[in-house]
Amino acid sequence: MDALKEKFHKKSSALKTEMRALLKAKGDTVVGDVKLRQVLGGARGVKMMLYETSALDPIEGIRFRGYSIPQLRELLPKAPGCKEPLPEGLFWLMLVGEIPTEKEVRWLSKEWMKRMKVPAHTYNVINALPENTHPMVQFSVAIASMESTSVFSKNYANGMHKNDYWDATYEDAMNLIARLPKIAAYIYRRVFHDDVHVAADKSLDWAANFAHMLGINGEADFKSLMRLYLTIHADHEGGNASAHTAHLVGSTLSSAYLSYAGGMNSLAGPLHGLANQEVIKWIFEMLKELKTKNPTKAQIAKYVKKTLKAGKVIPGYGHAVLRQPDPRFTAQRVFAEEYIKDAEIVQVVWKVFDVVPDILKGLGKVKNPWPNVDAHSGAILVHYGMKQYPFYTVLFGVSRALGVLAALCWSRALGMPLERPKSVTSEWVKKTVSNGVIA
Ligand code: HAX
Repeated sequence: MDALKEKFHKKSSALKTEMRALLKAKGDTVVGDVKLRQVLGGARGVKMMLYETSALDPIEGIRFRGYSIPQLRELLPKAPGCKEPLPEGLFWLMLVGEIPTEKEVRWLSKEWMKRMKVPAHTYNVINALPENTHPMVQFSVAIASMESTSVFSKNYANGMHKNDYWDATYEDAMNLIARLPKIAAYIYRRVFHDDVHVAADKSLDWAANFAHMLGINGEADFKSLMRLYLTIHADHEGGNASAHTAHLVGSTLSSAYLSYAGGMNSLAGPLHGLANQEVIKWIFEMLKELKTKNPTKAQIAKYVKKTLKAGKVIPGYGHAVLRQPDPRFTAQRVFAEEYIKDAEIVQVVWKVFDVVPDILKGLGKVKNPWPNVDAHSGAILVHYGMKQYPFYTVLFGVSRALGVLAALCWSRALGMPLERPKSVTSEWVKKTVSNGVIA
């Protein structure tokens, strides 16, 4: 058994015992109540799942196992000469709750390289789709197609004991994460670079090899960007749509492949991960209409109001939980200020940031007028030459695997049950509200 797996088993077994005892002794403790506003309002704030890998505070933003993004940038191991953290380190941290050593992270980079081979049939499945199929659909279908290689599903069919679910899930998670950069880069090169592909460089780390296979080699900084990007998009506690979908699907004992594919279908919606493509599309459309690459704040304000008047949202702004600018936005701004502060497109994003919050506040209904993670990412990618925005959500998806698959390992190790919350009919709502009691 490898050292990471052994550490995970030790920690998760201990927590399983602790949680079981807690459930037995304190299972009836009331931890919240549910208002009609929440039933009709997308279950905001309803506490209903255990999720170990990260936690989200509305003001402070995300913490991964207690560490903020600036702390991760400082504490996680880095590639030689690079200031950004290696995402391998974050996966280690999320899985076992400890900042890994340089040596442990190098081991993980190599381990994922060893497991990188994508089954031949997955390429056939991708190739069977029309090239103009949205990259997120190609990605989701490719992931689901690898279910046939699931260790969990095979062992389950052969009568695996439930105490061994965690082990098979760990193997699936490691294989799946290892293969994702190859699949994503294959889709990118297939659709946007005449099906001409770039072979992996096994001497690189996970994110740098991904950058290399995408074929964006012009600037070394793009590798640094990918390391940061794949770190900060990895997890956002368990209630967000992609993580929650993956958790829900996984709770049926579907394999990691099907669970993560489900999460990706959820990420592909414009109110969630697809917002990263929508932001840059919106900016490009604005620049086209205004016939400038350097709009004034007054011009931007007018365009924002026009978007709202057309009954559309301003992509990249607002959040279901956050009530401050997203630290993931800030991390990207810090990166851009350091590496590419004069880039025209980045300047536009910063001007939009100066304009949008006040206009959204003026609407009087938007709970969070501040930028989220998706408001910044596209502009940096455009600067480095990746202008094909329909691909952006796939990048997000590759990163999100780290969080949702680490979390799935935990769910399996803790023996979490099938998820099955309660729905109600409008009839029930009307009756309950008029009686003033919850039946
Ligand atoms: N532009 C215009 N109106 C907005 C808005 C925005 N950016 N954000 C919220 N609102 C509106 C809502 O549409 C809602 O209007 P109605 O009452 O007329 O339906 C009202 O303000 C209240 O919404 P809220 O409570 O503030 O926000 P929600 O929790 O319901 O929704 C969303 C959160 C992220 C979906 C929302 O802010 C939004 O649509 N933002 C734009 C899309 C976006 O950037 N999504 C990415 C979010 C982060 C993420 O998951 N990244 O992957």
